[in-house]
Amino acid sequence: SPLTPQKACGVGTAPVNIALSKYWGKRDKALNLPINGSVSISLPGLGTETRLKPINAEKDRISLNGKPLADNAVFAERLSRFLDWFRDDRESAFEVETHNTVPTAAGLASSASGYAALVLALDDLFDWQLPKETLSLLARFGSGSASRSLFNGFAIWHRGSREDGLDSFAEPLQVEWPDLTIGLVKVNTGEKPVGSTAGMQQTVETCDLYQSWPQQAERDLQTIINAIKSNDFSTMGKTAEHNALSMHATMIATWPPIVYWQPESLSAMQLVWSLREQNIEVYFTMDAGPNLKLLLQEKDRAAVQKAFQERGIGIEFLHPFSG
Ligand code: 2P0
Repeated sequence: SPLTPQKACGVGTAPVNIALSKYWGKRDKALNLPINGSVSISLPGLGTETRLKPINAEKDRISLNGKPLADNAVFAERLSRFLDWFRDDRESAFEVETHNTVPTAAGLASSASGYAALVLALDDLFDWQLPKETLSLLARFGSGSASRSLFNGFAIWHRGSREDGLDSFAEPLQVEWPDLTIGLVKVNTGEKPVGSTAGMQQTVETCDLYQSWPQQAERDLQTIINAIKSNDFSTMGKTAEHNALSMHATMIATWPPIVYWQPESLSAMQLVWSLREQNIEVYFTMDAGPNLKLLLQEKDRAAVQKAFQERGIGIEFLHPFSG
């Protein structure tokens, strides 16, 4: 059976990813099917390593960064529900040891790298040897953004059009941008007020502005894919920033309002805009949290670093294509 373990322990590792054109809204909650496609960049070196062992126990044993989690912890419950797809009988349980290598980096969601690493550990444990695109589809059930974390570099998560979701998975975009630099601006690492799953649902249900989102998202997706292919940093950065702000506009115009920004988020945005006025080409994107992720080219890193340090705003730089 495909659910017979082939070894004592399966292992998987996967990177976090940052969407350049965002996923916000599901057309099918049970299958985790998105209303629109999205495109991302992965951050190698930041992510999750997961070890998975079948055990003789009544319940799964799940630990995060070396600490055992209570069965009723939200994280553990969601993970166990996902693992229900992969048990060969009702008795079988798993031990899951998850380590996130996202220590200082700000507000990088771990559900994306977490479910991608878990699916790779399942593939290893059961020796399926499935193609990455199929594993991406499985990771999608755990968390939508996890579908994009099976790949390094740029990845496109296709919306798909089938009701069964078999055409909604991610694929790599085989383009390398060696001088692409990501700046992580750490505003706040506290708990989010509203999680993504609930936040996007509330937006779809109560935001009138959301009507225009799917069309913009699909247009931005195409613009960014074309910009990546033609090595057009300016168009990529501009479109990514506009896309992120448009997504946040739909969150804010939801009732009750969902505002992930902190005062420091706006200060950092204003600094980015003032740097652009000085012809330092830097753009930002933001997810379901207060932190900014900057998009820039290596030639401008020193100037960006200096500007943020002068204002006492913490920043870290990463290079998606050169370690
Ligand atoms: C993204 N986000 O494209 C968007 C932008 C947050 C803002 O994907 O419900 O954790 O598990 O599918 O994947 C975060 O949402 O949500 C996310 P579920 P997920 O990166």
